[in-house]
Amino acid sequence: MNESVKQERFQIIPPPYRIKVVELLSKEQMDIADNRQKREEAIKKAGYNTFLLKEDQVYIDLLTDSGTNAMSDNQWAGMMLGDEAYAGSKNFYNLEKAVREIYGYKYLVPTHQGRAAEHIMSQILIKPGDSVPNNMYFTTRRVHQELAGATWVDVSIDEAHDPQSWHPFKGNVDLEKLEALIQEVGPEKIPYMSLEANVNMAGGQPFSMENLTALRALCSKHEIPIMLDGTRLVENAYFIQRRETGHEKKSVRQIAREICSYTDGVTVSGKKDALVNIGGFLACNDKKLFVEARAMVVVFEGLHTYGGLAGRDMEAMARGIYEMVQDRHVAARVNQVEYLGHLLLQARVPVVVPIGGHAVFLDARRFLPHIPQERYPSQALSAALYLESGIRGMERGMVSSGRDPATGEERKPRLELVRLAIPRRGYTHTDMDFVAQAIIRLYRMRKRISGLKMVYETERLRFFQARFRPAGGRLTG
Ligand code: PM9
Repeated sequence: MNESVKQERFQIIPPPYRIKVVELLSKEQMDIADNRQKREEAIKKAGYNTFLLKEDQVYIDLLTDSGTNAMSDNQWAGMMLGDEAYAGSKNFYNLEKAVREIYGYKYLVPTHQGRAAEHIMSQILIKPGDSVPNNMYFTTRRVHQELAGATWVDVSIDEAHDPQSWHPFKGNVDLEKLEALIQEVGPEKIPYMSLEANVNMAGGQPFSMENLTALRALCSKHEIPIMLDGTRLVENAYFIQRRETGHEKKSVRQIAREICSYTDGVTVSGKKDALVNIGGFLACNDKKLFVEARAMVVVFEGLHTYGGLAGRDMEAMARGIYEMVQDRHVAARVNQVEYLGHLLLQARVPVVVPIGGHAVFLDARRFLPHIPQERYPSQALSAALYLESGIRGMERGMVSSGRDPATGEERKPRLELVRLAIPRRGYTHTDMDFVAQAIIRLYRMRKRISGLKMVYETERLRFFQARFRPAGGRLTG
């Protein structure tokens, strides 16, 4: 099976839309594309952290696929139908219907974005001293588990940490690692299995249905609920359709629903798959969890029928949920990401394989073997990419991994990556050609890139605001 993914031939899948409105780039953005001096000043001022650049200092923005999607005419039409009543907005009921029909969970608690749902879920389910097994980690999910007093435990398969492994389902859970944890701490100390669809930090990698059903059986045996991070559910469903025997003839919509049916609840950032600029939710089948979450959302977000969202935003998300499961949409979206990956693979630029669903990840360890992990190679690479081209990516290595809350030591992940996340429906293949050319040029001059020292960090989620300076005086010599 590994070989079959490796040997797939790349073919373009055209998108199922036409462009009706475009966002014009400002004069500043066009100047940035042409003027290296300006980019040098900008990245220096931003402390070599691409999160701290202003948007008008960026030419092509691949920082994230979160909230950066282009909404459809149907979604914009829905925005005009926003019912801004404080309580009982029509749009909440439309969203509830969409979540029931597509995900299949009974109860919905809307939130302004994904991490708010993670906060509520963690505070309700976790007791101090618990352990939460995860298939790798996502920054916000892990921080909320730790803030609630749990220890995060990685139960992902080893291949997930190997950027060169062609395993088709790097998002799988290693059931032996999970069994060992259950034996060690006891099932009563495991409030839930935290399962992420299309694991972001592993490179946008799916789990298989086979692995999920085995996980369900193991968790049911020990009465451990499975709480899904369904932020990129449909991209995972699409890979199952394409790669897993027995699922080829099912629609993405059917597969997505089947995935949810093996889980007990979900937190979702609607800003990714669901094609909106803001929004999220917690959904579940357990009435007790729902009642507690509904009571808590009014403290942190807003009334339980808007959860921090305007009525119009709930409407856009409800419509986005129906659009996101359309087979042609998902296929074309992932295909655009694969197009960029394919160009880089052809040029032998080191990237995570298989190419993920939402992003191409540069492998900074192989790109910059001369920079030790203590000098933050991924951070240096993302800063250098901006400096040389005006393209913004994101560090996904030691800076993102942060510090162990128990020891205060920096975590040293095996993966040192720079993520180039592709917003849905926002860029063209010409943009991807431009990005590939810039990265290939950067790869040719890679020996001139030097490492960074961290000069400021925050206690949690430090990658957002940390600041750096070049260890050798200049970023690119
Ligand atoms: N992900 C991303 O760029 C937004 C900023 S964090 C660097 O990938 C998963 C799998 C996510 C995610 C956000 C959240 C949190 C939860 N799970 O950003 O709070 O990728 O809506 O969602 C980002 P919110």
